[in-house]
Amino acid sequence: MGNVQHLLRYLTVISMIWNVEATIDNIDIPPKLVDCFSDWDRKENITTIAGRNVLHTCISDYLWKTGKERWAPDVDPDILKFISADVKEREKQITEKTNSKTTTPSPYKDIRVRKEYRMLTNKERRKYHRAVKALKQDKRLKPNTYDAIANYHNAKIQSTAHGGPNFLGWHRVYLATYEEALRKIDPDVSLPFWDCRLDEDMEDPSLSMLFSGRFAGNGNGEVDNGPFKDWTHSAFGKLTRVVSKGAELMSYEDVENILSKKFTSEITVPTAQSGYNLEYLHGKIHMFVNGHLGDLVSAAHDPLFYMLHAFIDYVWWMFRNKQESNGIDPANDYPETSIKQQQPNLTMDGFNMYKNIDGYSQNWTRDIYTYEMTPTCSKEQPSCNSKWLTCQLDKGRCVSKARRRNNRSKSQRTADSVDSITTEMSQIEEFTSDTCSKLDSTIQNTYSVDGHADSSKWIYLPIKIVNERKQNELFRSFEVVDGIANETLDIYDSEMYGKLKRREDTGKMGTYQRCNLPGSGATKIFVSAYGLNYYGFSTEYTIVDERMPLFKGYTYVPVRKPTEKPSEAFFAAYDSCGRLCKPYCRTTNGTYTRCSATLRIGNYSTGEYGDTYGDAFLNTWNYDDDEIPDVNDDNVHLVFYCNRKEEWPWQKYNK
Ligand SMILES: [Cu+2]
Repeated sequence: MGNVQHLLRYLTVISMIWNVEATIDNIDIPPKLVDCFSDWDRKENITTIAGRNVLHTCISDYLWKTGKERWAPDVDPDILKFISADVKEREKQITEKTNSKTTTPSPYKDIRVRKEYRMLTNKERRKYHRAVKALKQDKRLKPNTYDAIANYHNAKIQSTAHGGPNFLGWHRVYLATYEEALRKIDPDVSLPFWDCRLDEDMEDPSLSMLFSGRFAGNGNGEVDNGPFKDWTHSAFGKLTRVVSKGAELMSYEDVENILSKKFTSEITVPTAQSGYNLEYLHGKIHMFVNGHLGDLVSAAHDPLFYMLHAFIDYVWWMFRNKQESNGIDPANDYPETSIKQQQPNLTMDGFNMYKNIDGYSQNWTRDIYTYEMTPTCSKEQPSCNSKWLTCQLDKGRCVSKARRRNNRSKSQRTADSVDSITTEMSQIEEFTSDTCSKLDSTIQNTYSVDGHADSSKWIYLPIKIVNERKQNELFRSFEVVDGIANETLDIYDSEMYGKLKRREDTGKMGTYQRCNLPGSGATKIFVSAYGLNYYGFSTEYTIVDERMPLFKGYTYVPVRKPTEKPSEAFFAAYDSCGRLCKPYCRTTNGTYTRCSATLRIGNYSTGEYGDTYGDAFLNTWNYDDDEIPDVNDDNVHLVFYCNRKEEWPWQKYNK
């Protein structure tokens, strides 16, 4: 008996040691993801392209194309019947129109006209909002028609909808289906598009009128005003956005770049260069809004999705119009592609009545819908014909007005959430940028994991951030010599101190499109975790002082709770400018070495993660009796070093 007990005790000890070692393992980045990173690595220089954008592009494409391995929303089996009924109806209309003997130049008098969201009249906007809301109540499809269509943007079924030339055609067909569903509710409605250039031109796009109760609703956290207020989805939870001030939108320059090209192959994956790549550029808009829109699987849960994609379709329409005037037939310009699954004559995923090339047909914008151009303005014509836009005279462009301050009284907010048309112009104040800080909002994670949004299904991983001061940044705290301030250096700059300077990395950091310095030195470093063997993603941040030559901080990032199987996730960190940080993992002897930040997290924690945020925090901070609390890095597996070395974080990794 004694021997058995001894053996059991021995086995327990062994299994504890085993578990200790197996809590967190470094694993390889999936090879397909590495391929994407290496591709960008070859094509682009880290100092000229925001690393965060590359990260988002590669991870989105990878997660979509491997979507079959993960959870995705259920699709109502009746949706195909619903869609093909639409198609038949549409074809009937086209035939009727074509046969009608009319003398007007265009036989298609009732063609739908898609306008910029802010160019809709108050009445049009109300009708559009009403139709979208009615779709969410409509029970012709399960669980409601809006969600059924949104769920159809589904990585399990439509793996070819992204990552190649089919992206443009597929989304054109998908948008037309959605628009058709809206028109079944209100035949006057056309899908508006969101021309984000109008917001990109603002000093701070996150303050755009678009994110107000009158338009799409707030952008900071759960959407609790505007037409889509309190929208929920059974798997994704309450509609959430995390509009970030540092993020970029598509700009006028981006669109000009695209329109400067001749052939579709020059603007589509995988042949286009990044600055001309419409699919890559559209990813910036997804990332800007973030929350549900930041992830392709949940993106269509946010009605902004359809307006965002209508803008991409609008840019494609302009491109095709230019092609026609250059004697190129857009319908036949489906690029020759190395992507096997996206060949032109294959059946279109999810729309088996079409081939991929049918998405390129001219019928769509000739017979079904067309676009009204976004307004421009000039000294002679300084009006943008919209209450919500003003003219930037120097550029001759219209730009969105800023919404009223966020810190309005509750009664004002309630009034705003009603889509009222009585609000006068005088109530729209321009925001001044100095009144708001870059740090003014927190993060709301969706906690959506494998079909259910619930924070108890997540654990928290402590992550340390070490930030190195960037070169040539001034914080206006100068040394003073004989009463005169030296305004070329501030006292924190290591340029002042030879010994300190020699310790610093050299290297030119990217300063990307929107990389404004905060005055105080306070800035956010973000960490995102992307589920590889589960569906779910999360982002957290810590605040660092950029004035310091070095600064450290901690954050606690949600990862799916590894109950039945270990959780595998890929982690990445980036600063508010989109510059990526390099990952280091803890080794058994307590030092840190470069790693891929791809982790397998087992179901037994010895302190390397916490079941709750509170546990994770206690695992890293000592609250010992009379001592001053301090951090103990023993339980911190992953560290991100945000330094100036000019290399992609995924260079030089093994595991
Ligand atoms: Cu999509």
